[in-house]
Amino acid sequence: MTLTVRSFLGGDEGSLAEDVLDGLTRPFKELPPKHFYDAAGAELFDRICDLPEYYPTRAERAILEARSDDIAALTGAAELVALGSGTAAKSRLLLSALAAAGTLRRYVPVDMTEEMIRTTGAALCADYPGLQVRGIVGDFERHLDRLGVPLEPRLVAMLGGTIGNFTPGARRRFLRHVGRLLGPRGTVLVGVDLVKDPARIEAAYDDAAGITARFNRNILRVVNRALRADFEPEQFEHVAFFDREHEWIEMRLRAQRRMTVRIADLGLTVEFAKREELRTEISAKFTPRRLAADLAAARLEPVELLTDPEGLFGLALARPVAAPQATSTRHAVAIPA
Ligand code: AVJ
Repeated sequence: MTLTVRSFLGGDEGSLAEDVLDGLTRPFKELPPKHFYDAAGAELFDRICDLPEYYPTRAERAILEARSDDIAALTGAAELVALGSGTAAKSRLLLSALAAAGTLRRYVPVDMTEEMIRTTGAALCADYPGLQVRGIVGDFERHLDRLGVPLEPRLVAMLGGTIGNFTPGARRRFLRHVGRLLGPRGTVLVGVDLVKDPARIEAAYDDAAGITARFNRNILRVVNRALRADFEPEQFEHVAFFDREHEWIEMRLRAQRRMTVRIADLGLTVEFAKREELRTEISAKFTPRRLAADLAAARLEPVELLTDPEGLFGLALARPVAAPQATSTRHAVAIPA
């Protein structure tokens, strides 16, 4: 058997309790989007990916279908690390290309759901003879260091536009951290949704069938169940808008009336004014310029920005900037975003 799985989630639900305590005691209430994804949330997200309005998944798949062989050739990767691997549908395109190129040895999926890592890991072992699968059950914001530094060329992929969930400073910190885990011959592959007509972006986060609204409210069900809270999800309205200044989508839940919510496990009571909003997600959209500035700030050097024919989505390949001279005091110059 070439499947090993290590878990770093000590039953603390990926820090949900602290995130809820922090988020709901702030002057502007907020919950981090990583808590959308319990079983119901993951299923709703899969349905979002199939919606006619939600273009990112199809656009990214089109790029991978067209360019995985080029990515394999450019990276020569022996190891593919997938951050937020899910069902590995997109990882498979990369794995097939790396296998065909003859360099593939290891797949390292990192995800919060152990069950998913085990089932997809076993399926991949069967489909790619000789492949080593080393699953990591954890939160890539906290457990990235468990990857260690590689001996062989590593490709770290963060697909789907997940990087967009970080605020700008956290995004640069995260990219810098990933950069340190690449090793000298490593490459990072980041999926980014690109800036476009705001109406098109907003439609993708406020679909006609109301699936995104259900996905958004599901975070309240997660909190209810995990922390014995009494949110009434149906009393919150789904709000999604493109913030043109920051160039990100913001999703919020707006209280339809005054409410008092009890979160028993935290001994916390939270008041909502009528029409008060709770922020549940930001999803940043990128221009090539902003992306270049973020990569430079993280000491990563762009290799290529692959896009779909419509220019909706991008896959950025980047490498660590070569180490500076020991005596040099120069730093990478960030292009202003
Ligand atoms: C998984 C973060 C890439 O921001 O598009 C989809 C999540 N939220 N619809 C995104 C999401 C609402 C998605 N990411």
